[in-house]
Amino acid sequence: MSHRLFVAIKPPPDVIDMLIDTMEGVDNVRWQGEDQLHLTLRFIGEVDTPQANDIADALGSVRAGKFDLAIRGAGHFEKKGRPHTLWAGVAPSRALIQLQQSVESACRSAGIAPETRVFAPHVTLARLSGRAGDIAPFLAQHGALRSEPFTVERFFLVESTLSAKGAHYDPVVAYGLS
Ligand code: 3AM
Repeated sequence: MSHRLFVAIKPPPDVIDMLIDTMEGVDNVRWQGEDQLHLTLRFIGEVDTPQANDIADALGSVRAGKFDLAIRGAGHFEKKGRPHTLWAGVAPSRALIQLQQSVESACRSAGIAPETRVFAPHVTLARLSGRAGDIAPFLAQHGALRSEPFTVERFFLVESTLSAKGAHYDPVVAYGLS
């Protein structure tokens, strides 16, 4: 059986509420539901069950401490010259990068090919279709988006199931930070 996996942090409920409150003002976009909001540490992709178990075990050996993180700003990613993702950013954090590097090492030790893309931490707020409206007003309005710092106490191995209604994300293993 195949599993589509990624590793992520989930913001706490008050931050989720703040992010949900930003979700208006752009036409023809798919705003993310509260259960979909996360910060991806590592996209893994499709693996079979034995490899999924190896990844789950390897992530269990990640040793990292709790740390504070805060939402800061909003932005977008483009593909082929078109915006396709709207996101909320996070304040720069060494601890976040260290955790991401430990997760990357764990994935490699479980036999996953190295991630070649630069880590660009973000929480996706919306996915944009080709018919999406102008995002400039949204970015102007939320460029100064800020949350209070929140403590990251765990990260998750998440299983993603894609359907016509969008992606369903199921946290399958939680890993506590010390
Ligand atoms: O954290 P975000 O929402 O930016 O876009 C997918 C989502 O990212 C991304 O993995 C996260 C959980 O699904 N994703 C999906 N397919 C991907 C791929 N082939 C991918 N990231 C990299 N390569």
